[in-house]
Amino acid sequence: MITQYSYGTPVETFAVVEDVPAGHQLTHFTLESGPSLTFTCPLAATDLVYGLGETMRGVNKRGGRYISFNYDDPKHRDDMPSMYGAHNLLVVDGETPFGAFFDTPAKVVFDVDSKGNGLLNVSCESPDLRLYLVEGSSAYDVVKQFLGIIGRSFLPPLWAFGYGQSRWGYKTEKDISRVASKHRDAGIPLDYLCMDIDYMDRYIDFTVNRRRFPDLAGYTARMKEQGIHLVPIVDAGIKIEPGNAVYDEGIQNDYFCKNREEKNFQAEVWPGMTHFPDFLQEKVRHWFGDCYQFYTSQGLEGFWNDMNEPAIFSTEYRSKLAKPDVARGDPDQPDRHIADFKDFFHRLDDGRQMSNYEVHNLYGAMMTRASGEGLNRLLDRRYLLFSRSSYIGAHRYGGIWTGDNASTWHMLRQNVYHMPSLNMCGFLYSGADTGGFGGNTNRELLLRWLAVSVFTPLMRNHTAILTRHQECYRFRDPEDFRTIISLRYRLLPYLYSEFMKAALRQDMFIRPLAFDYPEDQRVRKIEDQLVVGGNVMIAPVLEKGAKGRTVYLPEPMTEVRYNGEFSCSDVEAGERMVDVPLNEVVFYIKRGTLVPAGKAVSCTAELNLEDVVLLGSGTVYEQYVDDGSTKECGLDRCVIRRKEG
Ligand code: MIG
Repeated sequence: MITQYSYGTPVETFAVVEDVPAGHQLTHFTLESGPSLTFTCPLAATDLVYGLGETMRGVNKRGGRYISFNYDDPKHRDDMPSMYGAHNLLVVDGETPFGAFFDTPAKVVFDVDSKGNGLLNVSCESPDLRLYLVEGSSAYDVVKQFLGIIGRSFLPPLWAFGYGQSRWGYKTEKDISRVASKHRDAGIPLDYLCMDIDYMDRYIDFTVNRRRFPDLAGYTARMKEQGIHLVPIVDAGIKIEPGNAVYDEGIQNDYFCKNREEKNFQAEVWPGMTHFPDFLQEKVRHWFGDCYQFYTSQGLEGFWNDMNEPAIFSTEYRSKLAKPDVARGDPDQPDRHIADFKDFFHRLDDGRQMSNYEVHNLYGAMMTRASGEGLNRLLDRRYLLFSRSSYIGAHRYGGIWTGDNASTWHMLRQNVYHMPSLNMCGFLYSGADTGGFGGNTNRELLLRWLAVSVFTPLMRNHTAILTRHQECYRFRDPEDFRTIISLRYRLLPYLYSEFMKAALRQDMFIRPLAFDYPEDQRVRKIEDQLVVGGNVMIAPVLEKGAKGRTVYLPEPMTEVRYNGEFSCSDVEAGERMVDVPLNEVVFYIKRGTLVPAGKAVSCTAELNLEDVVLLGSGTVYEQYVDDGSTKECGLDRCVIRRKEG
């Protein structure tokens, strides 16, 4: 059961797409209203609190303080309050499970019993918001109801489930081709290569540096023949450059955000001084989406949207080096940036003018919506899109990656924690920079990280400029990397099928163990094992130097070891020590279920989803199958596979 409570004049966020009846008397929370609205709810000692998508710390958010205020900060420490996305859903798992979605694009502070006094405290800076309360029979039931009102997940094409390689620093066609052929030579599967900002002419969106890519359309076609897609980056700001068609159109039609003097606001980002498109306006989104024709007309079908919190280097008011000019009294974000966001304005379609600060968390989401809707108009098949910044609702148009993590074991663990939390908030197609973005990775960390990424929908190795090269073929015994990545491709008949079924049913794809085994008290504390799709449990090795790990099985399962071949054995419920050499992956299939596995291939273009063996102890599997790109997706595409004898 879901009810909504409306306060003030809420800004349209487009997060909820179904009608939800209004409640009369607020339940679960007490409300204190002043300049901001503060909702308080007592927690029982044993309550767990799930949700909050892209935030730090574990899957159970209890004991922390989190702030929804989208922000570009690579210091992903446990106490960092804000990341790139705002996912304002909490799910309290206790005696009477319930969920609360605070639908507001302004700053929200979630204090999830950080002081240990048993209080959940949510402080919404704007008095204009909608609160949705969800009551259900379990935490999982609450989440499913919530997913039911926010609309269906973005459906990426099959190739987006392949392995992608990326690095900030690939500059030319030659750089990209070299990475492609090195993968092919080493027998390491590959489906796409990302093009970071250096492909552009002076970092200007919707341009290509013709010296580096003399014939992008031809090049895109040649790469596609090898089964490799190119995925260019697109940044939020439009360079101020009269004569550039996109800039000129933006000026002529008044598509940019305004400053205090009603002129177009100026902020410095990669291309130099830019204007920010006012993505909160429908007509601006339509225009910006159409701009992607520049790419689609050259054969490109996949994109990543960056810098859309928005990230700002400096503004017309504040230089990079300037000290904060006034003490703004906000300890949670660097003052200078808060001031920047207060300095520019959106003109909402409801007629209101609001500062970016007031509607901040919608900016990246509306860029994603603009791009997704544009690509949907431009292409007759499914596109790949993932964004850095997001808000719930953007999951209908694209996926997200979790931004600038680092090559550390802690970040690998955080990747595992993020997956179920993001799924609760609708972001099924997501993943982290495999191997780590900042800092230097190493062979062991990258192999263990790949073994996790095998199970995340977005599986992309990405790293920052000036860090150690992190393509798999750069390391000793590249065949070990081939083995792990091959497992991804062999499991695609299962992973793709389970992803599509979850998306079409508006369900989660990756869940905490406790969602599948609610009666088992032990799993409530386990955050480093996850359920992937309906039938698989993973228990990845997340520790440096570990030869294996302890795994808890809530029921008897089939243990599958992959070292180039699958070997299966039935194992009992309870705790067991498992050896996991660096070049192997161990995972589990639930009792009485099956997992279809295909042949090893070098890209999804070679994959036959129908040519499978069935692993596990079950008898039937319902497999979703399509051509990997049709827009006509439906559960009627499922076929039944039966295991003989
Ligand atoms: O200021 O485009 O998160 O993935 O490689 C850095 C360069 C801008 C941030 C993204 C990262 C990307 C980088 N970008």
